[in-house]
Amino acid sequence: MSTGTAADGGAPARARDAGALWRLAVATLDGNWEHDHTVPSRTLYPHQWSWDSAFIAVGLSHVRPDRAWRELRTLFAAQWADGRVPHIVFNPALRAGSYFPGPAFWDSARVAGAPAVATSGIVQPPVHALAAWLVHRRAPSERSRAELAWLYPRLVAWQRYLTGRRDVGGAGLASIVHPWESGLDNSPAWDPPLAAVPADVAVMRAYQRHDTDHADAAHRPTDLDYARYVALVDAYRAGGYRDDGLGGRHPFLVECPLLNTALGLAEHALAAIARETGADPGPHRERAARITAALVDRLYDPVGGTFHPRDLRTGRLVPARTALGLMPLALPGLPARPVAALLAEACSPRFGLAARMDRPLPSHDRTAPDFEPLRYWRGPSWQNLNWLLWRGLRAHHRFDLAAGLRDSMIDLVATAGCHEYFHPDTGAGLGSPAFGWTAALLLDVLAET
Ligand code: 2M8
Repeated sequence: MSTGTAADGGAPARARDAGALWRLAVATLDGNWEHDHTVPSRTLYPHQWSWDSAFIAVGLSHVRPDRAWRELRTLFAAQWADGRVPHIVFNPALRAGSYFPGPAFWDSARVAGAPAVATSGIVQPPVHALAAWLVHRRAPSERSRAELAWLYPRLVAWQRYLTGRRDVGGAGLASIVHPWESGLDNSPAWDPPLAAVPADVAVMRAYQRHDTDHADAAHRPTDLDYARYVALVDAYRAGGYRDDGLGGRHPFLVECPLLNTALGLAEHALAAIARETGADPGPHRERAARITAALVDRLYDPVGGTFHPRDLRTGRLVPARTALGLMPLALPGLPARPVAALLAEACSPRFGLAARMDRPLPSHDRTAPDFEPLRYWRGPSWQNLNWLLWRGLRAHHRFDLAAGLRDSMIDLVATAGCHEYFHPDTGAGLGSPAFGWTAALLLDVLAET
């Protein structure tokens, strides 16, 4: 049996040899390690990404715990004074032009409160407290307690940023100001709010995209998507990345079910971290309960039986049924009705979750007319969404479905290697062939039976 190598993404190795898969995942993470952090991909994403690093730390905890802590430390060393954790921390050693949009475009150096290292000015879902807790739990030690103690106030400041300055809707949920902040860049969930952002595709003539040098353009967001992404950063940067008065001036403001699920999960994890480090867990538990209640109140549609983003510009829920809507299942305190509805949604032909899955879980409703099996977050299967849902199924005692999803996650890598994303019908590997979180989260599911 060929297990492939990290460099070729471990190309087809159908057999389910757990040892070989484990070695492939470790080799992939080792290959992407870059002195103090792990790059998501050597070609497409050569810097440090925020939520990638959290998922990667979870995987590293199984094999390289020192690196797991280093990963989180490096990211939080780049935290802004207002508590935000930037979605990209740029590696100063890389040549300009290795990624678009790079440091010159974000221009963080000009902003008071930004760190010395160049970063972006937007954020990604706050999955870091959960990651820190899981890294510690894997092998508790004096070292891991010291790391938790170092991270705790920083994680609290990160939560405060999101629940304070970013609570544009005033209902206890954080808003995103850019689709990139959701992590699901071109999800159909963002089509209606994004369509309202004025942009001219011709602006892209002034820039050079690099993603399409490394990935098939037909899989990536379009130039018009990028024109809007650029317009949104322009608007946010022009205001010095300040969040006061966003409601009156920013053209894209949405409450995202995934980001807010992560926000609630973070409070649960912070309660555990507080207990471990001698702080008071009570306020974290209360905040977790409040965030969960606000999610149900603001983003749950009891008629359709799933969660949707709320567009603050229109006040309405975005109708698309994407995998974003399934993510609140990860919250242990989600009430019984939405839990039952999300299980039904996940097991419907839209997503095909089953104790024995015949196809991978898609990122978008596969029965929808705008489902695109090849294009990035508009259909393909992604291991980080699978992993969050897998955790949710276990939290709600659906071990049968959790086992089916875990099998599907392992099959994807056994068939195609550590790809960035996978064809939702065939499981073929798509995007970057040696992708960090795919490798990391595979280690985590392999370790748990
Ligand atoms: C993708 O996003 C970046 C922008 O942040 C890009 O397309 O260039 C997304 O998949 C995002 O979720 C991920 O964190 C990032 C790096 O893997 O790539």
